[in-house]
Amino acid sequence: MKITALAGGVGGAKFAQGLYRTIPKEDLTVIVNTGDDFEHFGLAVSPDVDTVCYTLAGLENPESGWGRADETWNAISNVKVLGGPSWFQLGDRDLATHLERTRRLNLGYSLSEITRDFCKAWRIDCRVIPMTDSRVRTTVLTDEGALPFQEYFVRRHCEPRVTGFRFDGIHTAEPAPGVLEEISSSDAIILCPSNPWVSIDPILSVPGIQPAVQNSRVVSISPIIQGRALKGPAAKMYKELGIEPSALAIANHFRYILTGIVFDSQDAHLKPHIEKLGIGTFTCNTIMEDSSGCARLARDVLHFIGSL
Ligand code: FO1
Repeated sequence: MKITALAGGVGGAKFAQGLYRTIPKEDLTVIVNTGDDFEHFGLAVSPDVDTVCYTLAGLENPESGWGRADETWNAISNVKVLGGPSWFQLGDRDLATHLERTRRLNLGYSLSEITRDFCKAWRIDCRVIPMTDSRVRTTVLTDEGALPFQEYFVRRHCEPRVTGFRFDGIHTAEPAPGVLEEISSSDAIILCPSNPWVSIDPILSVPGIQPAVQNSRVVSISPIIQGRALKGPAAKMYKELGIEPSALAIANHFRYILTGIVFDSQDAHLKPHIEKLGIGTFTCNTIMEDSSGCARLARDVLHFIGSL
């Protein structure tokens, strides 16, 4: 079964790793959010693309989920000594990725070409494609004004109250080469357990992606369990936008494309409410404590897809 997974940061990367360990690698494509990308110290940083790649390659920092394992922080701590910005933690190993990515972008290579080459170097055998090679930047609209995504997420610890989102550059963005072809030739599209507002919505908002996805079986995995997100601000965002965070909220969020949704057994009471929307349901343990947990969830999701 050929699968295309749409993924954001840590939760998406973990689930993608579960798929990577479960299905033949040539049958897997991961399309990654680039709305979180930004320029820092003049370097092109693509946090979600890197989180997915590091995780698939087994190079990820197991504590944070982002950045590299066995990291050292010499560069950023010396920037701090000099009075430079140190709010965004760039590790020494991770820095090499941004340096080399920036060098290649300056030579005229696209983000998707560079990502393909990095995957080869890291011996990743499935396709990882950034959603677009165009410049798209997520802006979080808050009660303190519009904040670039990483300013909101890292610098302000997601504290400002969210009133909406803007994906700057989205209207003229084009899907990266291969994105539409991979979606159309897949047996199912999986929306990974990533933040719907700032990880999955930007991908679906790239012109052409949503219509392509709509022609396929689409299954999402709820990142909300018992009203809380395991990681990140998804639940806080729903609340601030006046929506009770739950698997039902996720189902409603994507109801225009969903065939089915997988959510945690602890929320099994939501089944009838979601099924009323005409969306198939499956409950299981959706917590990915370790890599065997990621693979277990992937197997459960694939089993559900097979039954749809
Ligand atoms: N997240 C943080 O909370 N603090 C950081 O200092 C930070 C640095 C960082 C460096 C490289 C990278 O690839 C990711 C990094 N992240 C950091 C995570 C990142 O901001 C988020 O995971 C995503 O953008 C949200 O999906």
